[in-house]
Amino acid sequence: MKVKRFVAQNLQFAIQQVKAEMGEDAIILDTKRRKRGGLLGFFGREVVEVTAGLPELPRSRLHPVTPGVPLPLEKREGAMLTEVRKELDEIKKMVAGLANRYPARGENEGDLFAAYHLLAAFNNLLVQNEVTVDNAAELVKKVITILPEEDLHDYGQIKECLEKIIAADLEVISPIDGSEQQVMALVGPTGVGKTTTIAKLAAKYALMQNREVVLITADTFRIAAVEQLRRYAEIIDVPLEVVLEGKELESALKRHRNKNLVLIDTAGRSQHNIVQLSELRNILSPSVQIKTLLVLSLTTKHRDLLGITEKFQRVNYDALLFTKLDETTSYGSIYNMVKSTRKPLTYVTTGQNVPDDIEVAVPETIAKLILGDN
Ligand SMILES: Nc1nc2c(ncn2[C@@H]2O[C@H](COP(=O)(O)OP(=O)(O)OP(=O)(O)O)[C@@H](O)[C@H]2O)c(=O)[nH]1
Ligand SMILES: [Mg+2]
Repeated sequence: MKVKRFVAQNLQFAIQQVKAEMGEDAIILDTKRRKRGGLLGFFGREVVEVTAGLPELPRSRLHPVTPGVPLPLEKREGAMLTEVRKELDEIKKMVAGLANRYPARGENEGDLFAAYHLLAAFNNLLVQNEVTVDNAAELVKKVITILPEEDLHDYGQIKECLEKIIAADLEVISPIDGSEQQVMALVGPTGVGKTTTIAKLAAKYALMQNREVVLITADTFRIAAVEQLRRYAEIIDVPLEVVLEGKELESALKRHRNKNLVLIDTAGRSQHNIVQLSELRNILSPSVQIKTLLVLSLTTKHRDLLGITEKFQRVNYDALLFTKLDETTSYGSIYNMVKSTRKPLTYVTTGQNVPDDIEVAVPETIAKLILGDN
């Protein structure tokens, strides 16, 4: 973040300088009133000192956030900026309304002006980090209703409040707990990391926690897929079953009913191929005890994530698992998808290393990442 200090006779002038020099995306980090000039601290003129920062995120990361007919790139960015402006106008009105809320305090216009700019900058930061325009505005509006207005020009207070709101919206479940037996299937598009994630979980629970683990693969679509998991099964020293259909899966589950953890790998499926998705449902649906996790790569575009989460509903997934957090610096899609699917989060994966690069998602950490603490 590029940081600069501005001094002016009042807050309004200081913010005008910030805007002129650093642009609309600047964030006010600190505001201070102090005396300048004078003698031994007396007779000085009061000035306002504003420290502003500019997040180093390229504008080109902005992308359209509502599904529908694709528009050419320039038009899309234009359409999105119009949406952002509309939301910012509403935020401006809410902030202006604060003066009416507490007329007795004789609200300082400059303070409200600063509050609006700070809130607008947070709104832009969220959008740059790929939170949808609607979600970003909703979050910022919540801040206005929660924080006392004297905190609305305090960068730290707004950030902390946003972190709390985002974290509270991110429900996390840990699908593997202490219960006797757990059966978990990973489904999702091709190449998102299903097999690697299964290997990470198997290694973690079999080698580090001495649980009895069995791997089952229903991915007979690619010859190499079975071999990939077989190699992991050999290294971790756990049994591997290969099943072609629902009935075979049921009998494999019966055979291994004494195992603590059953992990089922499936073939990557395109959200556009309804036949393949129905096949996947047919394999998994006879076994009611399966917890199905939809695996999503954080490098996938927002529009595609919307399509995937919608079309995979055919498979009745219970929760979300995000992979490849290490391959991006924008984490807003996690928030968007939890909000739009109303499904909880489970694990996130952060690299190719088996078994290290996996952890149960922590809402507070994800909230910090979404606010650019990366
Ligand atoms: N950078 C990064 N790479 C990952 C992560 N998880 C998996 N990968 C890599 O993604 C590639 C695909 O992983 P797979 O586990 O084969 O993906 P899959 O979903 O099983 O693929 P299909 O079975 O073909 O659908 C491999 O190169 C993995 O090492 C992650 O968290 N970060
Ligand atoms: Mg695979």
